[in-house]
Amino acid sequence: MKNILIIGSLGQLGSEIALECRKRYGDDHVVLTDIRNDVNKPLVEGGPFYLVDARDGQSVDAIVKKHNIDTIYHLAAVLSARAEKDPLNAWNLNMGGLIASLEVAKANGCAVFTPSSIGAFGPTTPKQYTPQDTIQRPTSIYGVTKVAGELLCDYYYHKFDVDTRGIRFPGVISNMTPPGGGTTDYAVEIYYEAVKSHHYTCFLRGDTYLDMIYMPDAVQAAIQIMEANPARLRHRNAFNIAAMSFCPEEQAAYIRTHIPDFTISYDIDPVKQAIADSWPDSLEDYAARVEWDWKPRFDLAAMTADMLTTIQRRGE
Ligand code: AKB
Repeated sequence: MKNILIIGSLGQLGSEIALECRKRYGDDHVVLTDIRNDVNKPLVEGGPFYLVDARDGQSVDAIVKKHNIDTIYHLAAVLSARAEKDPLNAWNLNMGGLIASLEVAKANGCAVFTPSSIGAFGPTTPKQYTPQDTIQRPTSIYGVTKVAGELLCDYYYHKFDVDTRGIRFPGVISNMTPPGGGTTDYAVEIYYEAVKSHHYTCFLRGDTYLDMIYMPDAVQAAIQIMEANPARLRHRNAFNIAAMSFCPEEQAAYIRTHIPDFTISYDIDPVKQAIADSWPDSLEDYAARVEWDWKPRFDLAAMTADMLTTIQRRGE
């Protein structure tokens, strides 16, 4: 039986990985931490939960020992757009939290999952079907922390034999916990506004292509890679995964197949647009497919139908 620790467990990705892990491995075998405990009561009260700063290695170490943890999901991070507002804080949190987790993992023999991002690429990276192994010179501080994080995780694997694994996530679209501070957040907001007011004002240009993934596929990927046979892994930190690539105009067109009078207008945020323009349009994910059988279930049509139905059912 696995004993899992999820750091940053109440965020967009953390809350859904936590829910799925508790279903699969049992409530008592999935320990959660976050720097807040005032959201998602069912998660906070549904099993072991600790209020901890991800950089506090001593506290994380004590939790790992107490619960006999073998796998750490390190999910605490400042996202791309918010990071540009306070780059030093983004560096301190993203890198300080990660190295604390890696040190605890080294001392206690844990495996570590770390999310990287399409943000780990930059303007000199090939833009279409971006290969697994290619140029990584990001121009956002978030991207700098993601590349540094990938390298640090590889270093801990080679130097200390820590079983580190990671995924370069596209923009993640979900309906349980809202994202915050990301460049791809528009692709979530658009569904809520479509249901509420049949209109959305988008902060990116209508022709901005980015890779996206629906949450059920993102959760499946994060769990599947940690369960993969290590003998098959030629790469580790971090794997490209791809599910769909679209621009706001296309997403709006798919929404119109359900809400015919939906309209979209644009009020461009220059900081977010510059970040989006520096990222790939679409990733190539052959390594993930071959090394741990990655296969997404949702495309834009299926995701749009599911998001709109879920939001409408909840009356949001
Ligand atoms: C962001 O927009 O910052 C994130 C990401 C793609 O890593 N969603």
